Amino acid sequence: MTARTKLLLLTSLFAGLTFHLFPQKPFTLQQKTAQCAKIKAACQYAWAGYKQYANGFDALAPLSKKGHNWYSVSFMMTPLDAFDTFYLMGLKDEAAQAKEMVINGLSFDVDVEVQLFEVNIRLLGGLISAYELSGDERLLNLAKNLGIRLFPAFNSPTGMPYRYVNLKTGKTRDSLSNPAEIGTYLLEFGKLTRLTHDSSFYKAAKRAAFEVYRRRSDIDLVGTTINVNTGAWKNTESQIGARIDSYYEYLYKAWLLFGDTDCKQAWEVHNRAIKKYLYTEVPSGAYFTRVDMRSGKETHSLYGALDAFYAGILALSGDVATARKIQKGNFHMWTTFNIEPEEFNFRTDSVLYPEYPLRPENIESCFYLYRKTHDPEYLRMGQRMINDILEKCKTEAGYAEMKNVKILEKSDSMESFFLAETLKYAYLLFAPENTLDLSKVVFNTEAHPFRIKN
Ligand code: DMJ
Repeated sequence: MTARTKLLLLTSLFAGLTFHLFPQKPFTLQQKTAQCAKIKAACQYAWAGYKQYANGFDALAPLSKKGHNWYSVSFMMTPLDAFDTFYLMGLKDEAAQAKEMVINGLSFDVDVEVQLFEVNIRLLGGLISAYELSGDERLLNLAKNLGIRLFPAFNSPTGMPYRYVNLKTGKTRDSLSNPAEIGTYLLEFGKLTRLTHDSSFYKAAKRAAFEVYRRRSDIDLVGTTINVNTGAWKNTESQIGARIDSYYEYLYKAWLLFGDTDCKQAWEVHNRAIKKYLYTEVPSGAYFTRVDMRSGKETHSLYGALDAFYAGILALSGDVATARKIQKGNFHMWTTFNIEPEEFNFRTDSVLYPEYPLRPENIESCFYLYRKTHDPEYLRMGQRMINDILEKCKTEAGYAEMKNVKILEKSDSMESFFLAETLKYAYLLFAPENTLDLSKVVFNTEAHPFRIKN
């Protein structure tokens, strides 16, 4: 055992002992209320910055104080992603402003090629939840219109979608895709099927996800890159983070939202394999490593901000014991480097990609774990993380991503998921539970709540 491993082991034993000798005190109602007020104020601050400097654009560039569009026109990414967060926080003025911008400024009748995955989770997901919360039929019409325009993407030899589709012409591009960009349509397209009574939406989304599933290896794992024309794997590294994450998430959530038992079974098969081959305990906590999908042998001991979501989905599915261990690793990842890096080596604690783009997953997992356990440990973790973000990422115009968490160097971007997800999960962690009843809704991967019963 190296001196470094011994030290990590001792630190971890000490932390465990301290926890048992001095159990975490519950948060008082006043503490929770104060934390909610702080997060709500941050949300208003970010929105005010967007309105002042980037009104009508997709996103705010918080350092140069400008607006930024993803494509040649704006798709109102920030207002649409933020609407339901404002709604849940009771920010009525902000919600009304965001909704008006979407209704007056959003049109999909444009000759623009979009990335199917991002537009699906942010725009289609945002429109569906905004419609369910507000009852405004204009939002539903926009959702249906977008669904129809995205549909040609699934017209490949395998049924797995191309990555890009032109909203006007239906022209598709890019056959080299990945499980997340192939399998993350079950919830949005399933909702469209319910809302339009057109079964083709859910059928296409389910076929795509199951074309990935049936190409799993003999040990039930999938790789990172696949060709949607041929169905051949191009990168056989199996992991739970970037480019695979929400494929797993949607298999489980399609069961929760629609009662789809095929999806539940597929999730169980994958989850068993993930726990068998990827789950790794080291002194600082538990992580999911990266392995080859065929041999199950470790390729890289990498873990990162995106991987952190899995603790939440495990907690949601009832495996609280494993979720707790993973969350310990997640929190170690956060506290060791000021703020969590995009990727690090969990065996050596060295940072591989030092950026932090204001991601939600670590706090999201605290939210699910707290709802399942009511252990104040998760409030403490969530509080530390959101306070770090609000303090260290703040700019004159809003909140900025980190280019390098080690030296707290900022970059000129505020992704719409900061408002859609990070602030929403942080708020819901401390808010009264009836603010959002988890037995009645399922969040899409962009944290847009979808009603279980129509
Ligand atoms: C979001 O767009 C979604 O949560 C997606 O599933 C992963 N990446 C970002 C947040 O990190």
